[in-house]
Amino acid sequence: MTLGPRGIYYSDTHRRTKMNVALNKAAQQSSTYQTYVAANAVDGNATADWTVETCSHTDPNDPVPYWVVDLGERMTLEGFNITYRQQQPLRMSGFRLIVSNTSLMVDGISGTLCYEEARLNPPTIQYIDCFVIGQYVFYEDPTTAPGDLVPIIELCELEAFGCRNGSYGPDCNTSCVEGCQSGICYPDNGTCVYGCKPTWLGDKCDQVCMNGTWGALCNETCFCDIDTCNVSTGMCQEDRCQPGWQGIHCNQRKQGISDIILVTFLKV
Ligand SMILES: [Ca+2]
Repeated sequence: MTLGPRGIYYSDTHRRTKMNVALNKAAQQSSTYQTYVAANAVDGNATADWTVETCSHTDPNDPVPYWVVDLGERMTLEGFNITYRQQQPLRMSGFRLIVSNTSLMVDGISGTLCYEEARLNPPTIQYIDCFVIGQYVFYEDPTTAPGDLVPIIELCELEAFGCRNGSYGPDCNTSCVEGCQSGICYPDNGTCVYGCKPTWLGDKCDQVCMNGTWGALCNETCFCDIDTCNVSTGMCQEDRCQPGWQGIHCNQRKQGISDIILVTFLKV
């Protein structure tokens, strides 16, 4: 644990320089025990001492408990730090962390399964490495711990590290380059997640086709009279080609007098 500003404890994690996009977002749970509301798990206080009342707790009569936070929009996420109630690892066994684009509970929770806890006695503070894009982070647990009647969820803090789609950097204040496919890049280094848009090149997708080239890989040519051709279509402005060139992309040589003489000569 690390003591942060205003006396709040933050969980230690190698990703803590990243933005916690779950902080103070709208959280809900399927039921609440006493005052242990869902919002306690996104209040920025990762204290795992249950008596401090900064943990959530589902009702001990809730047979199918879950906890969910709405990040407000789809986020590009790289990982999660979970701080569970200390000395209750058995209740953590079997939990599933799922990221979804819908808050609907239809036939269970659909989405990307980031993690399923198979250990019977897991660490109550753990970092889950999971690259995923989504808006809702679910913590559910179908497993009843020894001594309990139903599964119980007691999250003291859930931190989701990442950035809004289209941004990256320690504070998420740098835009992904224009050439990223779908506008999405990795939060830590800005590399495009889905590669480059057509007509954008380079490891960082920050280079456009050189003048006189076009196509998805910029390996087609054009010889326009005005400026260069459209990098996507290869069309020249006003369909005007440089002298000596023709065709819709102005990349076919016109047969000049010397060409005709040469052809005639070769035929003889
Ligand atoms: Ca908390």
